[in-house]
Amino acid sequence: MSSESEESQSGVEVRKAPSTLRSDNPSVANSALGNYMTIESDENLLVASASSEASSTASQSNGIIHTEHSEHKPRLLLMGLKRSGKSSISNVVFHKMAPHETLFLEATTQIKKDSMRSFMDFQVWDLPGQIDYLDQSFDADSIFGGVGAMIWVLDAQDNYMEAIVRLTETIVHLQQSFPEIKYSVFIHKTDSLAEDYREDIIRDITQRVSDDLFDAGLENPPVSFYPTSIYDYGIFEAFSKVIQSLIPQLPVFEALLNTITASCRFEKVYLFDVLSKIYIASDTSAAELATYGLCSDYIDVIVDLSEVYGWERGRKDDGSKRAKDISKQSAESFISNVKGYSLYLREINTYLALVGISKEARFEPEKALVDYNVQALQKTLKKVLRRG
Ligand SMILES: Nc1nc2c(ncn2[C@@H]2O[C@H](COP(=O)(O)OP(=O)(O)OP(=O)(O)O)[C@@H](O)[C@H]2O)c(=O)[nH]1
Ligand SMILES: [Mg+2]
Repeated sequence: MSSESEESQSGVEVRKAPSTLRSDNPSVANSALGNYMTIESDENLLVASASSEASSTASQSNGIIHTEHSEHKPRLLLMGLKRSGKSSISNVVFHKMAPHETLFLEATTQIKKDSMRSFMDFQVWDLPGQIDYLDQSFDADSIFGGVGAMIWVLDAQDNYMEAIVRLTETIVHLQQSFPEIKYSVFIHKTDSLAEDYREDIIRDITQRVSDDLFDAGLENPPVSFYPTSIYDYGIFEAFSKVIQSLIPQLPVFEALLNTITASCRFEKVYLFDVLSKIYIASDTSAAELATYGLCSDYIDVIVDLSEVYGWERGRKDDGSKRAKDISKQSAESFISNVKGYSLYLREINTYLALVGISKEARFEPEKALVDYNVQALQKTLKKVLRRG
């Protein structure tokens, strides 16, 4: 737990969080941090069977969109050269692995598929770096067909020329057959670059990739660049942006969050997937990594408290009116005087929580107004999620 969280404990007020910050869906697996997202891992042989034509039926419950056929979930590919950090990223973001433990990861030899069951079902495929996927013998359709986003992990502390060549070849090749794929380049391991020339390296890589793609005839390729490291919040920020690129309702979420930022005088508002701490939307004001970190740590504190003092919804339902009222309410919490900020959290549904950060050290006087506005927002968000 970071120092910010320790400092914050004196002013914390937690209301009803224990009972509601848990899933009432028995199919969602227990995890140390709560019950928000199921991760089903599946290691498959590299030459996967051709993508099935089976129709996918979408079902909706609790405002969460689930597709029944896993192959039809939006897919996110992690690609890049050997040892660039793909499996480390997947393990740190989706399996809560401590960054230093990635030192002991072995090279990936088969495609590793993780199914994420969250506000939207999606899959993350970790591809072994040792294989040439442009080889004609591969069934490209089974790997790249239906992919929403491809993340190319580029080790910035290594000699990155070969990685840039492979990356541009891959994009140029895939653009012809799979034009709908969105590309993100994670300029990775930035923690191990000397501060003096970190920015130069990031600029150099971005420029070289853009120039090479331009030379190959791609004038406006759908490629975004993010400096990342598993040793700071940068990897969560970058993954958040990639996931957001797959969410059709993003502009609606952003407009709603802009409204709440203005009406509640928040500095920044995030809509978090609670387990992964990926934010699926935020208001459109400029974000600072420190602000994200504070909100992310706050979620940890609340979920930890819920784990210790909480109970599952319905378990304390003795039929009394009070028990019924409590089980209907969303978890909420606010905290004052954390590094001069106030933080506010409200559960939106089983998977999502809204976290707002305000520059006012204390915002109790305005709490009632904030509650009112956020409750109205919660209703609207649920409607948007239900419509899919
Ligand atoms: N300094 C630093 N090291 C990292 C970072 N991310 C990963 N590593 C290290 O990079 C090494 C390789 O990581 P892996 O995740 O196994 O690489 P990979 O891309 O999955 O490799 P293959 O499975 O062979 O394709 C490990 O020792 C990690 O600890 C990072 O952000 N910073
Ligand atoms: Mg690996």
